[in-house]
Amino acid sequence: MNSEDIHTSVPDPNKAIDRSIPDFPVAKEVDDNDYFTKNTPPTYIHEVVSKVKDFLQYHKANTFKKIALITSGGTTVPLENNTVRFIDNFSAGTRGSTSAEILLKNGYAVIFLYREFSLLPYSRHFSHNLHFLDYMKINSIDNKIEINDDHNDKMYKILLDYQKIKDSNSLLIIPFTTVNQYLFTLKSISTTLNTYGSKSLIYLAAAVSDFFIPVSKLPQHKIQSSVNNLSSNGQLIINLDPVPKFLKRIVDDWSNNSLIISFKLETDQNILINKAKLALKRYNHNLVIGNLLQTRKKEVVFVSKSSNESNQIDKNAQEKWFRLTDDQIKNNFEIEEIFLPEVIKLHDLWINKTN
Ligand code: 9Z3
Repeated sequence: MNSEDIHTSVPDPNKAIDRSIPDFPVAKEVDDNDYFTKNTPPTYIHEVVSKVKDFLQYHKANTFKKIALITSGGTTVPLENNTVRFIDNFSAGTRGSTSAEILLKNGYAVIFLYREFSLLPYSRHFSHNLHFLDYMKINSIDNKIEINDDHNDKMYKILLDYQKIKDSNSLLIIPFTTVNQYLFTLKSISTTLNTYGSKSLIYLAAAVSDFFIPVSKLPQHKIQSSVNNLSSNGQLIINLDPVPKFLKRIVDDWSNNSLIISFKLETDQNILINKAKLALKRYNHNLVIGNLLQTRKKEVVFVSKSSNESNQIDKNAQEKWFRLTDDQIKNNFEIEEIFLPEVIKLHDLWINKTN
């Protein structure tokens, strides 16, 4: 289920930029399609497409499961081709990996496009809390390794769930690290979905950079603090181009046969709803789930167009908040358990309506 042979966190040295190529003029606005001709696809992209095709064909022929594509984790923007420095987007991958577990539990087959080394479904319960060796002990009689008694019950339960998902081939894990890898991979997967997995759910929880450095402008080597990179008063000035509005491409073209949900992350409560509404208007997809960085684990808001036919959340409401109660917080409920059932309901209604 894991694409263990694909790794995204190390830059490809063969793709080092020839610095004799003249610089391009600063792009005013990156044309959405132009992006994919001016930037280089990851070397492993054909492998991803073939894995996704196999996965979708398997489920179409054998299980008839609903398909979900979940994106999770933050994208990086490398500042050098042989990357020493990069800009990162915040996301631990909790939203994506928790949502994946819930959809899997509800009978979905899930393609999990995630930032390599961020949280994964099932292993997330263990991977970032404790040194992994602290889960184990050595049995002094036969020198075999065992799970520590303190962790046995929890690990047993989660291992059972994980094995069920693994045995039914229900989870396909594909990594990304850079925003370029993310965009090429998202395009490939969502177009493949349109051909082999119609009526899928696309659930965009990844935190995607709004700005990047196009390949034509990326220095090959580590930026030196020598004078020619710096302004006259010693500042390093970096020009970033806007990332294309890929959501528009998914909705209009790449995957126009899917239900599309995006997340909107803000830190200022006063602008969250308006920004979410703006995104809906601009991209015309099915639902925006708004969240604030500070409270994202306790509350989210569904923002939908009341005039939109696919708005089945609440006939009269454009906003619907989901909040954990104090009791639920005390009992370690996760907010995804509260709002994912609504997402599933929305997807089912949409499937029935569009049949
Ligand atoms: C989110 O808003 C996610 O819910 C979080 C989850 C990144 C906050 P964690 O992984 O955090 O649980 O730690 N994702 C979308 C963020 C984003 O970049 N959205 C873009 C935007 O807001 C649109 S695609 O403009």
